[in-house]
Amino acid sequence: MTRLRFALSGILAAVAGIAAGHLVAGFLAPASSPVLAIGSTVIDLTPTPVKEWAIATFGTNDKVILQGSVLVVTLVLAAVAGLLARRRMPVAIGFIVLLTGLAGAAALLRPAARPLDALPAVAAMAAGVATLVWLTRLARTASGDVVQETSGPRGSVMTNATDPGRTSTAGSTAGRRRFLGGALGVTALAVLAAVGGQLRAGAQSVKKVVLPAAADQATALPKGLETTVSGISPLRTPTDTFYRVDTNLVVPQVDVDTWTLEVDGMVEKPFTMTFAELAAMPLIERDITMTCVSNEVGGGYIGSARWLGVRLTDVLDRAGITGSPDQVLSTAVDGFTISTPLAVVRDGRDAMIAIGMNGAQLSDTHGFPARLITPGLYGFVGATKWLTKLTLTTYAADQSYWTKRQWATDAPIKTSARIDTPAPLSTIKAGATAIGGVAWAQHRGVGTVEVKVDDGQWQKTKLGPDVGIDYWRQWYLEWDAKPGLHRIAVRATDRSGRAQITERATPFPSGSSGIQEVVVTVA
Ligand SMILES: Nc1nc2c(c(=O)[nH]1)N[C@H]1C(S)=C(S)[C@@H](COP(=O)(O)O)O[C@H]1N2
Ligand SMILES: [Mo]
Repeated sequence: MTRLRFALSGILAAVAGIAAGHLVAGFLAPASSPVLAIGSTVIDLTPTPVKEWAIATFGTNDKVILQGSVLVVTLVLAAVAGLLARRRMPVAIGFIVLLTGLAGAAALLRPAARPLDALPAVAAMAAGVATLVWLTRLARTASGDVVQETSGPRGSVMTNATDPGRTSTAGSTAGRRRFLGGALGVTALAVLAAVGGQLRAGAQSVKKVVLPAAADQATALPKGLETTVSGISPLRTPTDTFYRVDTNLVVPQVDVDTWTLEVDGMVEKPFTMTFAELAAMPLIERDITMTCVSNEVGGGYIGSARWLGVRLTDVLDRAGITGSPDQVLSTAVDGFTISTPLAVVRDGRDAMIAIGMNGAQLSDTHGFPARLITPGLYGFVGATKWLTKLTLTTYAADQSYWTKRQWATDAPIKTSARIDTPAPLSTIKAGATAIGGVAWAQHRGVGTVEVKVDDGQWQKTKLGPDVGIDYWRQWYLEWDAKPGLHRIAVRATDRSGRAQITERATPFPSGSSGIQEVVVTVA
């Protein structure tokens, strides 16, 4: 019981510190909240194989699990600090200072950090130390410890006022009650501070902007197969269900009025433009399917949308390229970087700086106010969100975030197909049904999609509307399902006649490959 009280003092000191830090961060910079700052640093320091394992195992829950782990480790360390505090307060304080110091260093070492980003950690340190000292004192009283405190120049020894003369046996009921009251008070204040910080951070939502119409508009999207084949992915992915992948624990909230796009590096005339200047350039509108390199065979890290933006080459030409750069190094507002091969950007495809998605401005999660979209390349080499700088440079001179982590530099999206219906391991009714899904071969175009049931022949499926070579294609096959267990496989071939790679490959370093096969029960 006694030990528990001291451990609890340590834990509550950490909780108070984290909450105070979160509150201050809510006002200054949400990403510098202690647990988030440490979490982001852990993400950056995690070796590629471990990161791949986490994404494969936890999927989109990986961020929650990471933050939970940082929190649990912190609380365990804090409990140890609490136990130490009983007899060695200076050591325990040193421990808390060290932990919060790490959080401060993590916040300051973020690529785009400002000195102010250390303040949440300072607040955490102050609240943590104060809480530890205070609760430990209450815990000592509650436990009946003789309190030795150095007070005054000669360091006089004081005994416990509520229980004079006793060394270690049970403390008073009043003391225990006071400890409990203190612990509850700290908990209540911490909850208030954490909730306050959270509300304040969430209140900074992105501003509404007016998007001009495109000079070069896309044709109306045809009617997709989703109206006739139930369970198939819609031809256009709604923004709210579009996959999200990035390294950010906190979504950057960019102030569009002060945002700028800078173009520098190997150019004749480096320049900086505002959002209004960017939006005033000729706009194109394109239907493009994006895919994440971390998408496993049959996975959901893929989405198709209508993008509105400025041709990337128009912006680069304004600066005028000099020398022989081979990459466009793009930087996000938080310092995150992506490399895109310049040759790909300049080969005539519709690489663009997008400011609109599905008829609206970009949402904060998808990169407001501007992002890159490079048709045919996986997102990690061509889809920088919260874009703020384009640097013309060489791969020899500069490496981006993922390049430093040994991922491929040129990463065209691999041809693949996914079965949406019937769902894997589902049970369906015998009789006439449809097998359906989507297939993609961005910038080459889908040629054919074939399905194989059990050990039968590969059968050609019917394809949905053609929205161009940069867009996915819906497909379906009518199937007379007979009772029993069945295996369904799918494969796509691009328009040049190249079939998708059948050998299994992991997402690292240039995207997964292999044939998706699902097992269903027909009853
Ligand atoms: N700033 C920034 N941009 C980024 C990333 C990131 O981590 N930070 N991730 C990239 C990756 S890996 C992909 S797949 C796409 C995903 O874009 P979405 O979240 O809009 O679907 O964004 C890319 N752009
Ligand atoms: Mo990605």
